[in-house]
Amino acid sequence: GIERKWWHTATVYQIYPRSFRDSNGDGIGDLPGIIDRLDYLQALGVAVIWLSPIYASPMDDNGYDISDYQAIAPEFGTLADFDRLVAQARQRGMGIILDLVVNHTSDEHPWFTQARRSKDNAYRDFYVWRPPAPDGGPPNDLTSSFGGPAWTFDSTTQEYYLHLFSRRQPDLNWENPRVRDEIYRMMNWWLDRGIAGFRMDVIDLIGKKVDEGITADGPHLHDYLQEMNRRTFGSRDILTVGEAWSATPGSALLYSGRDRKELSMVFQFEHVTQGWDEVHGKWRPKPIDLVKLKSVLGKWQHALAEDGWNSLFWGNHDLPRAVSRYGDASGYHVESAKMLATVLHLMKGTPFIYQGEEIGMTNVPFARIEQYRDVETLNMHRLHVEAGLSPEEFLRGANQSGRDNARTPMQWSTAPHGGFTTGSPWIEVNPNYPTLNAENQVNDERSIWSHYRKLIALRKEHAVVVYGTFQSWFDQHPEVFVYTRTLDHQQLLVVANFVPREVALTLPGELQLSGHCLISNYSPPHELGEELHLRPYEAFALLCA
Ligand code: TEU
Ligand code: CA
Repeated sequence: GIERKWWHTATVYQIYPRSFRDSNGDGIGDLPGIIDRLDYLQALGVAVIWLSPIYASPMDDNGYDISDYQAIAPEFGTLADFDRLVAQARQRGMGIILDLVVNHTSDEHPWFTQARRSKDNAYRDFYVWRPPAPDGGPPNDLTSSFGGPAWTFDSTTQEYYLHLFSRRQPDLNWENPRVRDEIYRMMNWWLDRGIAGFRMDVIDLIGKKVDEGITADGPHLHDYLQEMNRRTFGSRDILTVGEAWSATPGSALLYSGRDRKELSMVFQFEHVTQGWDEVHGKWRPKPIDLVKLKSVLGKWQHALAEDGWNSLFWGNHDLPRAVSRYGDASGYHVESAKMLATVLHLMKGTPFIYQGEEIGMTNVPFARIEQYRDVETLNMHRLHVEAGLSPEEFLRGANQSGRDNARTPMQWSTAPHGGFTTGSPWIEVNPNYPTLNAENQVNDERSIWSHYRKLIALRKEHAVVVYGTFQSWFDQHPEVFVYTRTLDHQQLLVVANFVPREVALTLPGELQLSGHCLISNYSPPHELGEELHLRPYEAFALLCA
C-alpha cells in the first residue's frame, strides 16, 4: 500500500495574490490582505495555501517573471509581512506553499542584465543563447506559448536568446550547474523560513534540448528533479506539485512514484486539453463530452492507484472558471457548482481550489480588448487580428478561455468592487458581485461555500475518500458520472448528473445499496431505490458499510 502522507488528507487553496484582497486601497491585492482573510480560509478547512508568485517582478506576466527570488514585490508587501503570514497561517493549522518559477526569470533579473552585456560575461551561460540562422532569422522554429517565435534578437551581442513565454521571460539554462546551485540555494532559503512546499511552474520544461527541438520532458528532466530533491527538500516533510502540461500516466509515475525521490504529485492537464479544438486550441473550446472527460479522469485514477498520487482540479489562474466551463453558470449555478465540487473532491488525490471557486465565481464577460491586462491575451489578440480574424470573434474565444476572465478580484461582499479594494481595482470586478459574494454564503448552510466546507471535512473524516479504490460505472452514459470508492468494508457511491434536465437511471444490482447520504446538492436528498430520477445537475454521495 501507499505510505501515508499528511497531504493525502489536505485540500489546497490557490491564492492569486493580485486579486485576493487589497489592504491599502492601491487596487492590488497584497500579503496583509491575505493575512486578514486567514480566518475565512481556516473556516473553509483548507490545510495548504498555494500563493501564485509574490516575488519582486516587473509584472509582465503578473509575477511569473521574477527579478529577485529573495524579495517580495513591493506592491504585495515585505518579507516581514511574509513571515507574519507563515506564522499566522501555522497558528491556524495551515501551511504556505510558494510558486517556484525557475524555468525562466524576468529580463530584469540581474543574471540576465549581466548575461546580455557580452558573450564572455560570467552570467552568459545562465541563459540560452544561439547565433542567428544563416538568413539572420531565429536559430530554429520554436514558438512561444504566448505567440510568435521563442527567440528574440539581442543587438548588443548579435545573438538570440530563448523564451518559451514572453520575451521578458528569458529561459534559464539548466544544463549549467551554477544555475542549479543558485536555485537550490534560493529554495533552501525559503524552506528555512518555514514554508510547507512548492508548486513548480512549467517544471516539465527545465530539461529542454533546444537544438533538438525538445522543450517538454527532456532527457535530463528527472535527473534534475532528483538532484533538486536531494539538495533541497528531500529531508523535509513538504508538499511539492509540479506543473506538467506534457505529463502522461507514465511520466507521472516518474515524477511522483514512491521510490523516485522527486515530487509529491504533478498537475496533469489531459482532462483540460481533451476539450480543446484541434486547430484553435483553447481559444475555441469544444462542448463538454462527458464520456471523454470521464474516460480521462478514470484513466488517471487507475494509473496512479498503486503508486504515485493525483492532484485534482477543475480550474486555476490559467483556466476558465470551473462552473463556466463544465457547469451552468446561469440556469443552475448553485446546483452545477456543487455537483462539480462533489465529483472532484471525492476522487482519489489532493484537491485544489482556485480562489473564488468555493463561492462559484464565474468567468467575467469582457466586451472590449481594453478590459484585458494579460500578456497572453493581448499578444494573441494582435496576432489573430493581424492574421485576419475579426476582433469580435477573437473576443468570443477570449471570453471562454482568456486567463483574465478567471482572474478578476475575489468577491467578498456587496460593497463597491465586491469589497476587494477601497480604491480602483487593477482589473474590473465581475459585475455579478452584488449577488455572488462570500459574505452571502459563509453563514448559509445551503451555499456553494458550505458545500465545499463539507467536502473538505469529509476527506479528513473518512479514509475511504482518501484511499478507497476508484471504479467508474456507466462509462458510455453521456449525462451521468457514477463512481465508487472502496476501502475494506466501506463503499462510497458518487452519482452526478452533468446536464440541466432530469435523467432516469437504473442502478445495477451491486450498486443498489443502502447507507447514509454524506452530501447532496438537493434538499431533501435523493430517494434511494433501483430507479433513480436525477434532478438537473443533482449529485450525491452515499456511504455504505
Ligand atoms: O503556465 C504554463 C502555461 O503553459 C500556461 O501559460 C498555459 O499553457 C497557457 O495559459 C495556455 O494558453 C505557467 C503559469 O501557470 C502561467 O500563469 C505563466 O504565465 C506561465 O507558466 C509562465 O510562467
Ligand atoms: Ca494593495
